Amino acid sequence: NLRGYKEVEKKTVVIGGMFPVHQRLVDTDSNTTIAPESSDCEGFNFRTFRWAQTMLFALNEINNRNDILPYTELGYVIYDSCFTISKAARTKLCLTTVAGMDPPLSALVGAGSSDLSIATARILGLYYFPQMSYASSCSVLESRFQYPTFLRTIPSDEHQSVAMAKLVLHFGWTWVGTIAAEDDYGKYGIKRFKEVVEEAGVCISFSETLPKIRNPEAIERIVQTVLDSTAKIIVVFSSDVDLSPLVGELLRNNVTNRTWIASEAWVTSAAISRHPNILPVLGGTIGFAVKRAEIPGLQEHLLSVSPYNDTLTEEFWGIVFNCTMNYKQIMRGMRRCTGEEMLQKLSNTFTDVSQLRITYNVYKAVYAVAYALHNLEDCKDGSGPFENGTCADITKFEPWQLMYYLKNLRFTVPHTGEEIYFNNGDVDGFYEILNWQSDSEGEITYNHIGYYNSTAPPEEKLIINNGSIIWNNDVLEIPRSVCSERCQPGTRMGIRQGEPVCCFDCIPCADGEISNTTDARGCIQCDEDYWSNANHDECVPKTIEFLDFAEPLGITLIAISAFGALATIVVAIILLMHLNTPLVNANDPLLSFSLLLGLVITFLCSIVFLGEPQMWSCMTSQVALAVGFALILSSLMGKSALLMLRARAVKAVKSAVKAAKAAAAASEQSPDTAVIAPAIPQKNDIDPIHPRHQRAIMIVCTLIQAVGCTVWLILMPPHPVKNTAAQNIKIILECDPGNIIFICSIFAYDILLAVLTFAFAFVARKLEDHFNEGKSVTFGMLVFFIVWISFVPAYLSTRGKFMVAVQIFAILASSFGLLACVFIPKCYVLLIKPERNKEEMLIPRAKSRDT
Ligand code: TCR
Repeated sequence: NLRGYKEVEKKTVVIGGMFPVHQRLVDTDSNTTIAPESSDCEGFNFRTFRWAQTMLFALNEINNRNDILPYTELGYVIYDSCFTISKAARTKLCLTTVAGMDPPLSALVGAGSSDLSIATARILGLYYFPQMSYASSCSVLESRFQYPTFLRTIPSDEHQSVAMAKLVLHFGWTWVGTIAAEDDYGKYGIKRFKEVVEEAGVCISFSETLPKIRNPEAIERIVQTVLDSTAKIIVVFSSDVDLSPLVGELLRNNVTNRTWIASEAWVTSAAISRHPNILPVLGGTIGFAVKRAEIPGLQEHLLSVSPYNDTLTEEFWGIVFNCTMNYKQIMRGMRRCTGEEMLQKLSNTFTDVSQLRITYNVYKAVYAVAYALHNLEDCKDGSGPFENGTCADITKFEPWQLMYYLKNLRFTVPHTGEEIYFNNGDVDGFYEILNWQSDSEGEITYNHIGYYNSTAPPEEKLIINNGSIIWNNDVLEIPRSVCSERCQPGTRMGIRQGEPVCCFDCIPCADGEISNTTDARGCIQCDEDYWSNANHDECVPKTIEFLDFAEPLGITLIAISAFGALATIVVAIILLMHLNTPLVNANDPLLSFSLLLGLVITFLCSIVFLGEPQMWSCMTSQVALAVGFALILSSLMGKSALLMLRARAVKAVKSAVKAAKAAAAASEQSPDTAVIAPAIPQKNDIDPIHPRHQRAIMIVCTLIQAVGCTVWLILMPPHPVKNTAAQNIKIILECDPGNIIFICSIFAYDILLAVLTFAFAFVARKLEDHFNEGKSVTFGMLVFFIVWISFVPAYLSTRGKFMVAVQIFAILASSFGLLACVFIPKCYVLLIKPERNKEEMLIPRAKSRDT
């Protein structure tokens, strides 16, 4: 411990200082056969030694000034914490015992790292003894409840963690790795960073902890994790001392193409940035640094340290000039220091005053204590702050009295003009943002690229000049660090089980669903009349579908039905021309014409099925079809009813003739027996119904259908509808039957007619007339049934406009079938074999008997 206070007539107040001048404790044998001793420290740190010297410099400056503490001399006691809690705590125990010494120890400037400060602040808090730290930035030290007398000139890491998070978000990185030192600084800093960043949707790829004591395996493991991870951004919250081994290992493994985010403790550390060949590994690093200042006169002070000042300067001298003043070591052959060596000729971290940041904090801390003491001394009795306006006595004040002045302190730092005050023990969060770039000699320089100001309004807190950054990659662009690339429109993010939310798969949207943003969480269902396009990034209107007149299929169908109608009319004309021939008159000709009329109706109504469905077309198409068929079938039924009856009559006549013949034969054999020959049927007998009746059948049956249809049209008319459900990408315009029961019963009626007609015709199929009408009607009806039975599966298995086409085909096919079967034989006889067109003899044998 260094002491420096002159015994002068001025009153003396002593300030304690605690600096981690050495980096670690010497490893001692744990084999405790002798009483364990306080171990020695090793690893002399030039940077922290500069801090300690700065304290001396500041004290000197104050003692030489007449405006601060004119009647009091400041003395100091400096302790080396060796970066170790145990050492710091031990020192603190000493401190408390010396607290009562004379001259009194007024306050402690220190300690360095947070875990040391936490340990000391707890003890000092018990005595209400003021502690002013220059580097302990951990956020837990904010608590005045736990650390009532702790103050600091470095901003709390709360600000730094948030600033780092903002930086990561600023560049859109969503996949970062973190490395923290195994102390309160690292752990709490990274914890807060993670909290902020994760809340904003960033994911942490890995979180590693740097060991405090030498552990090469752990370091290798961390390097492996860094190499394995796809995260290109790595946030390191650690002091340079703890980070150094990792940097060595990174260099050995040549880990490049990463961007490192530095915390305040290593961003300007020569121990890191002066590693040889560091540029490919750590070039482009971005970090946060506290305010920098020029302190005039400090460099001269540093250069003027002499090896004979104290033990620390002696050790320093030996290390710098590689010599010794220790008698024993000289005996062992080490070079002896002359004391005349020139510090000025060297340039090392100790004499480098370009990055006075923590150093400046030390300077401010010393001044803060000095100003508080000054105010205490300056107190006028009667107007003092304490009980009854009393003042504290500078020669024997209580720690809490100085604490009072420190808390209410407000002063301007000499040379820099910065105004300092403590807001509940803390200062405002202000950081410069630095970027590691290389100068012409390939050395790292810290370039100022922006700043973070916690007191600014939210959007102005982080100011970064993107253009001035030089990144550590070949492309010199903002590096990307994402676990999964963004999901393009048309896809959505699909979570991967057990992985962070930033790692996802892009799943294409289903048909009918779209996503029109990148990174969509889900796909949106298109509206009813819309459907997804091929890329699934837009809803497009569904195509409207109906069977149009103009398309080839429509034209073909129109042509066929027109042909059918025409053919029917031609047949009608042929019949008209031969109206009075036996063939035409064999059955009621009027029924033939009504049948032809029905066929014309069905042929033409198929045209109405085409085109965009309208109210009128929906109503007419189905009704015309139903009535047309009713007309056709009831005409045929009228015809076949006659044929059936005629057939039965003929059968009866034949058996009568047979019986007569048998009777005649019998009478010839036995002429004595009187045989009464059965009566032979006459013309009237074989035409048992009058055409009047046939027409009545036709008209009534058709009328029933017509009435049914009218009721349907009035009650629940068919109407056009948009069918969006049947097919995804199309809206099918079709006719809704209005009521399914109506349409079913109407066509069921047609089926009933068809079945009856078929049954009648079937009975008459063997009627041996010239014209074979029974046969041809039977055959026509068979065609009719076959067409409509095969229609059902065909209809059910088609979609959209082709359903209409199938329906029209069935109508046309059945109509053609009937037309052909019923009328081609007739036309054949009328046009080609007119000689057959003569009154036919239904019962020729009966006739021959007459002659
Ligand atoms: N706060 C750290 C220690 C520390 C440090 C440094 C150590 C800071 N800056 C620079 C060495 C060099 C910031 C702590 O532990 O709170």
